[in-house]
Amino acid sequence: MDEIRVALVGYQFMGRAHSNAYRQVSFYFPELQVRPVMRVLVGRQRKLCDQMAARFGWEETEYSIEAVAARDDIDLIDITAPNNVHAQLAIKAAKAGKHVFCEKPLATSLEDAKKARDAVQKAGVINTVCHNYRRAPAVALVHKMVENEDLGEIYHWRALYLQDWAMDPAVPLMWRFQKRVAGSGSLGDLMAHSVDLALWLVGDISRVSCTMKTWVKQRPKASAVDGGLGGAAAAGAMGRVDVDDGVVALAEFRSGALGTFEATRFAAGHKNYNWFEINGSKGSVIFNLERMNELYYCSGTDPADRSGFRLIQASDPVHPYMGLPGGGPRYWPTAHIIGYEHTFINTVADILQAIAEGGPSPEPTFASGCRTQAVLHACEQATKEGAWVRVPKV
Ligand code: SOE
Repeated sequence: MDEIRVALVGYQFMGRAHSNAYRQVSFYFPELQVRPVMRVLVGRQRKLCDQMAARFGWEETEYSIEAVAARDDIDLIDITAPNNVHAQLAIKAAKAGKHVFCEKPLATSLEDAKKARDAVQKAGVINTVCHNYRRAPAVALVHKMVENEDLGEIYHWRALYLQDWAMDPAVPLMWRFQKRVAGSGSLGDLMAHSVDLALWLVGDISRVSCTMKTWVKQRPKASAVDGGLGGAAAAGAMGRVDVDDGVVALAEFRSGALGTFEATRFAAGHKNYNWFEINGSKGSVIFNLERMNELYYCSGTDPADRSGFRLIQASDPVHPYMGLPGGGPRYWPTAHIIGYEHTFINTVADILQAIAEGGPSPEPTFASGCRTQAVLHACEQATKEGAWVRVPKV
């Protein structure tokens, strides 16, 4: 069996999620024509990088992207470092002829996102942005329903992405609160996922109106570089938060559908409430990541006295990603549910297969990532101008 030799940049929260996916994928996807080799973990903090490589199962470490890009024993570079280096690392990887898998958001600006897209297209390499929620089976089922026109003409898209971990003013000034590194706050961290799903399930957005708020404007400076949601506070020193804590947006889709988005780190009691609802002429669906194996579905063809939402347990081999090609469950028998990490395993499986087959790149490609970035860009403009703003065509 052919091997795809992987280099992973970053070893924090997402580095861990991606490492786990490479470790597990061959076990759950026996039909794959290739298997990943976890060749190199890349990070700037040498000691930590070495420790994490040993813990996650990477064969070697490198401490710069240049070093890894120059190696001829690497096929795929996977980028999970903080947002401000996504585009530049992706461009270096593409120029070296490596396939590229990049965490979301693709960049911290539309301009950089376009440069990354152009670089992968010029190099002709496989490219995918990690919007893992597309590959929750219940969400992929919604896409199948939309493609089958089971929901008919779509009238409404309604998305919420609610967390509450940042409400405590003692949470330190990690990179997620710094515009220079993160690009934006809840907008790029959370709403980017909802926008990606909206574009995939409903289609392009033509214009937006938006507003954002930062409630905690100063935070204790973090003593160490952090990549997750932790990080120790340094004694005394405070620093400025210059990204949004919460964002609310209205959208018009090219198709004529109307959309609303809300994303926040200040919704007390909500931990990772990634929720959306679609209402169409033939029915509706409701998805909530906190119950990710389930999908609420209402069909307009039900008799009037039975009309309402039914609960689909989207964990049967008939559902996307849940069955083996020859029949039987990929993961576990029906309703022996799967979790967050499986969305990454499913994504990595699609990328490996695409590399094996020589393309096309699995969605969302960098071109799709650019379309998401264009919506985020328009939201920032709309907030500044206090007006409706057209989403640039990219
Ligand atoms: C933290 O807010 C975070 O981990 C995001 O960075 C992820 O993209 C999202 O999936 C869950 O929340």
